Amino acid sequence: NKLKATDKGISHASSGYNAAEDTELRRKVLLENTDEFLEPVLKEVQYVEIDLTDRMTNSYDDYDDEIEDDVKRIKPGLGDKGRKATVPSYQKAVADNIMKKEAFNRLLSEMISPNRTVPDTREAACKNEVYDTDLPTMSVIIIYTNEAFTSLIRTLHSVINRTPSKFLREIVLVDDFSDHRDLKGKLERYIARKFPAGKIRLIKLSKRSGLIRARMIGAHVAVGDVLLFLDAHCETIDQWAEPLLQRIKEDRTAVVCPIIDVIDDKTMEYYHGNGEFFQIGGFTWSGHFTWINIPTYEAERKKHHHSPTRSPTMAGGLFGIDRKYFWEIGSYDSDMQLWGGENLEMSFRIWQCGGTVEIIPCSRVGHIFRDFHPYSFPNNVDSHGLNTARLAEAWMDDYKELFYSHRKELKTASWGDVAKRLAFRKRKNCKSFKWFLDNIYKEKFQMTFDSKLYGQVKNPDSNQCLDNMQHSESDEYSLELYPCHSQLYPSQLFLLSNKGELRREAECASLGSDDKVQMVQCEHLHAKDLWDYRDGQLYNMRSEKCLTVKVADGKSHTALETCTSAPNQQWEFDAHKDK
Ligand code: UD2
Ligand code: MN
Repeated sequence: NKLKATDKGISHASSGYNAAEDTELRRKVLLENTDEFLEPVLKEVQYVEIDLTDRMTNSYDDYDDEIEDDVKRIKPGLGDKGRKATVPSYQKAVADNIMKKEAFNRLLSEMISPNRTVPDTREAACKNEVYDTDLPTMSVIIIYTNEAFTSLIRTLHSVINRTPSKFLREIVLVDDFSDHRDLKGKLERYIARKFPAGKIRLIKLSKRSGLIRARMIGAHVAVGDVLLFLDAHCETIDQWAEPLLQRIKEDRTAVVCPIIDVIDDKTMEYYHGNGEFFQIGGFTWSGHFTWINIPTYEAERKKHHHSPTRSPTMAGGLFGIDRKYFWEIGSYDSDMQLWGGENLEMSFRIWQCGGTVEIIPCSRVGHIFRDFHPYSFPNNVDSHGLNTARLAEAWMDDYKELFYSHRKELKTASWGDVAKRLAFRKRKNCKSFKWFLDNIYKEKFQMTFDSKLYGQVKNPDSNQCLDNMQHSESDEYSLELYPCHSQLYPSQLFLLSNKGELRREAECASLGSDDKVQMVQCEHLHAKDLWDYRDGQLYNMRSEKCLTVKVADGKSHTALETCTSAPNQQWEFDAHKDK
């Protein structure tokens, strides 16, 4: 009962696909798809394009058996419309174990059809949008290293099923040196069997190159007008591509991202929380991507709620960019390794060099967010840290010091040399990081640049300092004291901003219950919760009281008390503007 190359649904022979024509075009476009940053990559990494038509010969019967076995594992209807699913209870223990290694429920994924449907998560207004019939074509580029087979092919099916064929020029898979058995012969055979001829191309790299270089090679071989990057564990909704292509057609310097829906790592549920609500990209001074709310100035600038929304940064995995513009604007920093940082690098670069980064609310793509990386990091290298040091050096000017204050050890680490990036920046006349902050991310607190006083805030009498006690910048917690120390990470860095907030990067000290001091998100700060530094005291205007050290149970705590001249209300900042 084996599949034969001549079975129905296999379209190689009948599709009218002309391989010779394609080869000619690819050869021509390859010469355009390059820049100074790609050259060294091509010297170090060999790539081969697998001839998938060749995989139609009969010497692959074993793989056909495996593909048939996979099909038998699928439970019809499970997870359809993106509904939440579970494995049968007797398999739960096995599924949980796999999850610990692979960071998502692979066993469940194997039971869900690779062709399942997902819900339309767009806001209602999107359904009335009309898109041009002559949009640019796109090359969807999917890079992967040792990703699970079923989530990878589900990504392929959803793109093929939900993108009008005339806009989908090709899908380019770039295999970053996977060694999982599934991703060798079986994947090739599967593609040849299940997908229209010529739509999916497979590129294999000669060594583990990291996602940045893998994307560059994908972009190098791509022929569509637009490059559309996806991770290898995504699903798209209907009409996901049109709004992205439409926007690039209007403005070739717009770099566009869908709203990222969630595919639950445990239940495979496809969802998006909270109606019309979505967020855009920000960053922390420690060099991490974050989600932030749309500021009022941007909400007012854009025409409709569902219009393209400018975003200071992008998450990095899912975005579209005009193919030629990608090469004009500095592709990627090819000296970045493995994973991390390239998304902020690209965001800062696009904005500083004249483009825009936008979230297109009518485009939706789901992504499995995983708690850890299921693939290895050779030599345990901190690629995110090193890559971020490179982007700080190349794009952040003096503001790089704010990053280094979180990662002191990286200042002298061997992140290489960014001379080529700096030369590119100069040649392109790109703007400063200060321009980016002042114009594109106006609400971003610029730490020491926006403050009158900062550093450790010490009460000399008790030798205690304000301390965030290792809370993250999104927690709410009561402000505590800890013996002053010179720490590697700035848990004792507090600032008195020009506006009068006593704060850290995102959290502000406010009047809490029982005259305690509560750290809250600065966005939600009461307008009167400002502080004045007078005669060594920190005076809170809302309570009209002073920050005080109180000892209870042998420990020091902060509180707000009526101002006196006592030493437990004296504070010193160890750095300020005049020093
Ligand atoms: C996010 C991005 C991801 C990337 C990353 C920062 C989204 C949804 N995802 O992390 O695309 O921008 O931030 O670098 O915005 N891969 C390789 N070679 C490697 C490492 C990874 O090919 O050496 C592949 C991997 O198989 C996957 C893709 O790169 O297909 C992204 O990796 P991830 O899914 O682990 O990253 P994620 O989503 O945590
Ligand atoms: Mn991912």
